[in-house]
Amino acid sequence: MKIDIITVLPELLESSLMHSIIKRAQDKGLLQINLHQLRKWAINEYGQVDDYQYGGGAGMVLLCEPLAKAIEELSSVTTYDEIIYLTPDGEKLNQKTVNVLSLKKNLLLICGHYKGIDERIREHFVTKEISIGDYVLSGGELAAAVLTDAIGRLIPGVLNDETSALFDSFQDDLLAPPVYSRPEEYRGWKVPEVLMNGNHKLIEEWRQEQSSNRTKEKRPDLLNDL
Ligand code: 6GU
Repeated sequence: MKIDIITVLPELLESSLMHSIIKRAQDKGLLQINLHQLRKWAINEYGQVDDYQYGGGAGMVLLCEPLAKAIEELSSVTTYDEIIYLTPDGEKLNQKTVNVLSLKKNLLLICGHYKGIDERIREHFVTKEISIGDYVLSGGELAAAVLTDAIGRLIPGVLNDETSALFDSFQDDLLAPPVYSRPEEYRGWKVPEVLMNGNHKLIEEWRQEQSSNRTKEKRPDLLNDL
Protein backbone atom coordinates (compact mmCIF):
# COMPACT_ATOMS: atom_id res chain seq x y z
CA MET A 1 0.00 0.00 0.00
CA LYS A 2 1.08 3.55 -0.66
CA ILE A 3 0.01 6.52 1.46
CA ASP A 4 0.85 10.00 0.17
CA ILE A 5 0.43 12.83 2.66
CA ILE A 6 0.23 16.53 1.81
CA THR A 7 1.28 18.71 4.74
CA VAL A 8 2.97 21.97 5.71
CA LEU A 9 4.62 20.16 8.64
CA PRO A 10 6.22 16.94 7.34
CA GLU A 11 8.57 16.93 10.36
CA LEU A 12 5.61 16.35 12.65
CA LEU A 13 4.70 13.16 10.78
CA GLU A 14 8.20 11.89 10.13
CA SER A 15 9.05 11.11 13.73
CA SER A 16 5.76 9.43 14.54
CA LEU A 17 5.82 7.16 11.48
CA MET A 18 9.44 6.04 11.73
CA HIS A 19 9.13 3.78 14.75
CA SER A 20 7.96 0.36 15.79
CA ILE A 21 5.45 -1.52 13.67
CA ILE A 22 4.96 1.18 11.04
CA LYS A 23 8.69 1.52 10.49
CA ARG A 24 8.94 -2.26 10.10
CA ALA A 25 6.08 -2.21 7.57
CA GLN A 26 8.03 0.30 5.49
CA ASP A 27 11.33 -1.55 5.88
CA LYS A 28 9.61 -4.74 4.66
CA GLY A 29 8.26 -2.89 1.62
CA LEU A 30 4.64 -3.52 2.62
CA LEU A 31 3.86 0.15 3.18
CA GLN A 32 5.23 3.20 1.44
CA ILE A 33 4.61 6.57 3.10
CA ASN A 34 5.52 9.69 1.12
CA LEU A 35 5.39 13.11 2.76
CA HIS A 36 4.81 16.03 0.40
CA GLN A 37 5.55 19.55 1.57
CA LEU A 38 2.66 21.74 0.36
CA ARG A 39 5.03 24.72 0.05
CA LYS A 40 6.47 23.02 -3.00
CA TRP A 41 3.31 24.27 -4.74
CA ALA A 42 3.31 27.73 -3.06
CA ILE A 43 1.78 30.71 -4.92
CA ASN A 44 4.91 32.87 -4.63
CA GLU A 45 8.59 32.85 -3.86
CA TYR A 46 7.88 33.38 -0.15
CA GLY A 47 6.37 29.93 0.05
CA GLN A 48 2.89 31.25 0.71
CA VAL A 49 0.18 28.59 0.88
CA ASP A 50 -2.43 30.34 3.04
CA ASP A 51 -4.33 33.60 3.31
CA TYR A 52 -7.12 35.38 5.20
CA GLN A 53 -10.67 34.21 4.67
CA TYR A 54 -13.19 36.14 2.57
CA GLY A 55 -15.87 37.76 4.68
CA GLY A 56 -13.47 38.44 7.52
CA GLY A 57 -12.76 36.52 10.68
CA ALA A 58 -9.74 35.21 12.50
CA GLY A 59 -7.51 32.50 11.13
CA MET A 60 -5.82 31.58 7.88
CA VAL A 61 -7.13 29.24 5.20
CA LEU A 62 -5.02 26.93 3.03
CA LEU A 63 -5.41 28.21 -0.52
CA CYS A 64 -7.03 26.46 -3.48
CA GLU A 65 -4.14 26.80 -5.84
CA PRO A 66 -1.32 25.02 -3.98
CA LEU A 67 -3.68 22.23 -2.90
CA ALA A 68 -5.21 21.76 -6.37
CA LYS A 69 -1.78 21.69 -7.99
CA ALA A 70 -0.41 19.26 -5.41
CA ILE A 71 -3.40 16.92 -5.71
CA GLU A 72 -3.32 17.03 -9.53
CA GLU A 73 0.39 16.44 -9.78
CA LEU A 74 0.28 13.48 -7.39
CA SER A 75 -2.86 12.12 -9.10
CA SER A 76 -1.10 12.18 -12.46
CA VAL A 77 1.25 9.42 -11.30
CA THR A 78 -1.04 7.55 -8.90
CA THR A 79 -4.71 6.60 -9.07
CA TYR A 80 -6.01 7.11 -5.55
CA ASP A 81 -8.71 4.91 -4.05
CA GLU A 82 -9.57 7.74 -1.69
CA ILE A 83 -8.49 11.35 -1.25
CA ILE A 84 -8.97 11.93 2.45
CA TYR A 85 -9.14 15.29 4.19
CA LEU A 86 -8.46 15.14 7.94
CA THR A 87 -10.86 17.53 9.63
CA PRO A 88 -12.76 17.78 12.92
CA ASP A 89 -16.05 17.99 10.96
CA GLY A 90 -15.41 14.71 9.11
CA GLU A 91 -16.91 11.30 9.90
CA LYS A 92 -15.59 10.00 13.19
CA LEU A 93 -12.89 7.35 12.71
CA ASN A 94 -13.57 3.85 14.02
CA GLN A 95 -12.06 0.38 13.55
CA LYS A 96 -14.55 -0.50 10.80
CA THR A 97 -13.39 2.41 8.64
CA VAL A 98 -9.76 1.53 9.39
CA ASN A 99 -10.38 -2.09 8.31
CA VAL A 100 -11.93 -0.95 5.01
CA LEU A 101 -9.12 1.53 4.29
CA SER A 102 -6.43 -1.08 5.05
CA LEU A 103 -7.59 -3.01 1.96
CA LYS A 104 -6.97 -0.08 -0.41
CA LYS A 105 -3.92 0.31 -2.62
CA ASN A 106 -3.29 4.05 -2.79
CA LEU A 107 -4.46 6.74 -0.39
CA LEU A 108 -3.87 10.48 -0.45
CA LEU A 109 -4.19 12.29 2.88
CA ILE A 110 -4.52 16.06 3.14
CA CYS A 111 -3.64 17.77 6.40
CA GLY A 112 -5.42 21.06 6.99
CA HIS A 113 -4.10 23.83 9.16
CA TYR A 114 -5.29 26.99 10.86
CA LYS A 115 -8.99 27.48 9.97
CA GLY A 116 -8.97 24.70 7.39
CA ILE A 117 -8.78 24.48 3.61
CA ASP A 118 -10.70 26.34 0.91
CA GLU A 119 -14.10 24.67 0.63
CA ARG A 120 -13.74 24.22 -3.15
CA ILE A 121 -10.97 21.66 -2.63
CA ARG A 122 -13.35 19.62 -0.49
CA GLU A 123 -16.05 19.86 -3.13
CA HIS A 124 -13.93 19.01 -6.14
CA PHE A 125 -11.16 16.67 -5.00
CA VAL A 126 -11.80 15.17 -1.57
CA THR A 127 -13.63 11.81 -1.55
CA LYS A 128 -13.70 11.18 2.21
CA GLU A 129 -13.45 13.39 5.32
CA ILE A 130 -12.26 11.91 8.58
CA SER A 131 -12.11 13.21 12.16
CA ILE A 132 -10.31 11.33 14.93
CA GLY A 133 -12.62 12.57 17.68
CA ASP A 134 -14.71 15.41 19.03
CA TYR A 135 -11.97 17.84 19.97
CA VAL A 136 -9.90 20.28 17.93
CA LEU A 137 -6.23 19.81 17.05
CA SER A 138 -4.08 22.60 15.66
CA GLY A 139 -3.59 20.72 12.41
CA GLY A 140 -4.41 17.50 10.60
CA GLU A 141 -0.90 16.01 10.97
CA LEU A 142 -1.42 14.18 14.26
CA ALA A 143 -4.72 12.87 12.93
CA ALA A 144 -2.97 11.70 9.72
CA ALA A 145 -0.36 9.93 11.88
CA VAL A 146 -3.12 8.22 13.88
CA LEU A 147 -4.93 7.12 10.71
CA THR A 148 -1.73 5.91 9.02
CA ASP A 149 -0.67 3.92 12.08
CA ALA A 150 -4.10 2.31 12.47
CA ILE A 151 -4.24 1.38 8.76
CA GLY A 152 -0.59 0.39 8.40
CA ARG A 153 -0.60 -2.24 11.13
CA LEU A 154 -3.50 -4.07 9.41
CA ILE A 155 -1.76 -4.49 6.05
CA PRO A 156 -1.26 -8.24 5.50
CA GLY A 157 2.22 -9.30 6.58
CA VAL A 158 2.85 -6.33 8.86
CA LEU A 159 1.78 -7.99 12.11
CA ASN A 160 2.94 -11.45 13.14
CA ASP A 161 1.45 -13.94 15.60
CA GLU A 162 2.80 -11.95 18.50
CA THR A 163 1.20 -8.70 17.42
CA SER A 164 -1.87 -10.15 15.68
CA ALA A 165 -4.82 -7.80 15.21
CA LEU A 166 -7.34 -10.63 15.55
CA PHE A 167 -7.78 -10.01 19.26
CA ASP A 168 -7.53 -6.24 19.27
CA SER A 169 -10.10 -4.19 21.08
CA PHE A 170 -12.93 -3.18 18.69
CA GLN A 171 -12.24 -5.95 16.14
CA ASP A 172 -15.46 -7.65 17.21
CA ASP A 173 -17.08 -4.64 18.89
CA LEU A 174 -15.64 -5.79 22.22
CA LEU A 175 -12.77 -4.45 24.27
CA ALA A 176 -9.76 -6.74 24.66
CA PRO A 177 -9.46 -8.76 27.90
CA PRO A 178 -6.84 -7.92 30.57
CA VAL A 179 -3.31 -9.28 30.10
CA TYR A 180 -0.65 -10.35 32.61
CA SER A 181 3.00 -11.33 32.52
CA ARG A 182 5.75 -12.26 35.00
CA PRO A 183 5.92 -12.48 37.93
CA GLU A 184 2.98 -14.62 39.07
CA GLU A 185 2.71 -12.49 42.18
CA TYR A 186 3.87 -8.90 42.60
CA ARG A 187 3.49 -7.08 45.93
CA GLY A 188 0.88 -9.66 46.78
CA TRP A 189 -1.11 -8.92 43.58
CA LYS A 190 -1.82 -12.26 41.94
CA VAL A 191 -2.37 -13.20 38.31
CA PRO A 192 -5.84 -14.80 37.88
CA GLU A 193 -5.57 -18.54 38.61
CA VAL A 194 -7.28 -19.59 35.38
CA LEU A 195 -4.40 -18.21 33.25
CA MET A 196 -1.87 -20.37 35.08
CA ASN A 197 -3.45 -23.84 34.69
CA GLY A 198 -2.84 -24.40 30.97
CA ASN A 199 -6.48 -25.24 30.20
CA HIS A 200 -6.94 -23.41 26.91
CA LYS A 201 -10.67 -23.92 26.77
CA LEU A 202 -11.15 -22.41 30.23
CA ILE A 203 -8.74 -19.58 29.40
CA GLU A 204 -10.65 -18.78 26.21
CA GLU A 205 -13.97 -18.75 28.13
CA TRP A 206 -12.49 -16.50 30.82
CA ARG A 207 -11.16 -14.05 28.21
CA GLN A 208 -14.52 -13.91 26.43
CA GLU A 209 -16.26 -13.22 29.71
CA GLN A 210 -13.73 -10.54 30.69
CA SER A 211 -14.11 -8.87 27.28
CA SER A 212 -17.84 -8.87 27.60
CA ASN A 213 -17.86 -7.54 31.20
CA ARG A 214 -15.25 -4.92 30.42
CA THR A 215 -17.22 -3.68 27.42
CA LYS A 216 -20.47 -3.53 29.44
CA GLU A 217 -18.71 -1.56 32.15
CA LYS A 218 -16.49 0.81 30.17
CA ARG A 219 -18.12 1.11 26.74
CA PRO A 220 -21.78 0.03 26.83
CA ASP A 221 -22.31 2.13 23.68
CA LEU A 222 -20.37 -0.50 21.68
CA LEU A 223 -22.95 -3.15 22.62
CA ASN A 224 -25.86 -0.91 21.68
CA ASP A 225 -24.47 -0.68 18.15
CA LEU A 226 -24.68 -4.45 17.62
CL1 6GU B 1 -8.72 15.17 11.57
N1 6GU B 1 -8.06 17.57 12.44
C1 6GU B 1 -8.03 18.54 13.37
N2 6GU B 1 -7.43 19.68 13.09
N3 6GU B 1 -8.59 18.41 14.56
C2 6GU B 1 -9.19 17.24 14.81
C3 6GU B 1 -9.24 16.19 13.90
C4 6GU B 1 -8.65 16.40 12.70
N4 6GU B 1 -9.91 15.18 14.45
C5 6GU B 1 -10.24 15.58 15.65
N5 6GU B 1 -9.82 16.84 15.89
